[in-house]
Amino acid sequence: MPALDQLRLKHPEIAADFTIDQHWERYGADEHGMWRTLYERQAKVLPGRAAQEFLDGLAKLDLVSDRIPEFERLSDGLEKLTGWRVVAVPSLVPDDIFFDHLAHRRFPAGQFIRTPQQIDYIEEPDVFHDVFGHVPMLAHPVFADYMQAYGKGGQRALSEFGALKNLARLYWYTVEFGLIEKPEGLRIYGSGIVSSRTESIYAVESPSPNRIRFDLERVMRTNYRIDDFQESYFVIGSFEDLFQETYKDFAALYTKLASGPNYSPGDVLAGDRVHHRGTHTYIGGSHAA
Ligand code: HBI
Ligand code: FE
Repeated sequence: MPALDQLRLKHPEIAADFTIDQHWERYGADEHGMWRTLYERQAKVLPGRAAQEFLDGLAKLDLVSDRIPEFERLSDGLEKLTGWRVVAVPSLVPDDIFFDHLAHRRFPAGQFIRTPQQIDYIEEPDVFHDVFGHVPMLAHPVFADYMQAYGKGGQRALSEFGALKNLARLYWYTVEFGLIEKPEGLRIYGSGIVSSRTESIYAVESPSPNRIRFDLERVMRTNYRIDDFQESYFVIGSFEDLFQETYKDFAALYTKLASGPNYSPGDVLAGDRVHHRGTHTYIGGSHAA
């Protein structure tokens, strides 16, 4: 992640909290066109796969395919619903800055949009991942509170050795790659999935990955991979359940997690409640630290 003075070369107005001006007027037709291409692809795959809460958020916020959203207007609508605003940042920001924004109900969104060469894979979050992927769920009152609690929890975890790694896994397996069980079947709410066409199909339809009931300690002991489709997804019962299970002081849990096993992304354990056992799992698994 580049340092602040390095980013200042490209974004002279960057603030100490890493926010920049969105400069919406500077997006070109090709950039709005990329948003449209990505939006239209997702509009085809998400019905029947994404959680209704996500689809409702998209509709309530009036996110449309035509153009990259203007953060100020988007934020005015979002703030009325749940008190959150969206602020522009160059891309990834340091952990402490990220947590401070979330703790204050500000979602930092990458200002740039991917190029045609990056259409299916980018290393850093762009405006499509951050706004299309994350912001609809922030229109949901319970999820909105969960995200703020994560930010506050992150601020505390920074001072505790090892805790950040455990907490980042929770974020990864819920906010980024979470599934939810609905009467009609498993549905996606994780932003890393809803912003990817191929993973939107893979996450709910492929026989390959494990789909395992969410358990806080289990998730916090599980490593994740950032360079490929997930080998395991964790399934919540409802956003209320997720919030209840995580809205507590993690101090005792972090102490417990400091010893005992860490699991590999593909492991299936004897105690897991398995919705679906992936075809790519090795029985027993490896217990890498
Ligand atoms: N910055 N912009 C941005 N977006 C993220 O999702 C993000 C970040 N910085 C740190 C971070 N995520 C994670 O390392 C924490 O959730 C642990
Ligand atoms: Fe993300």
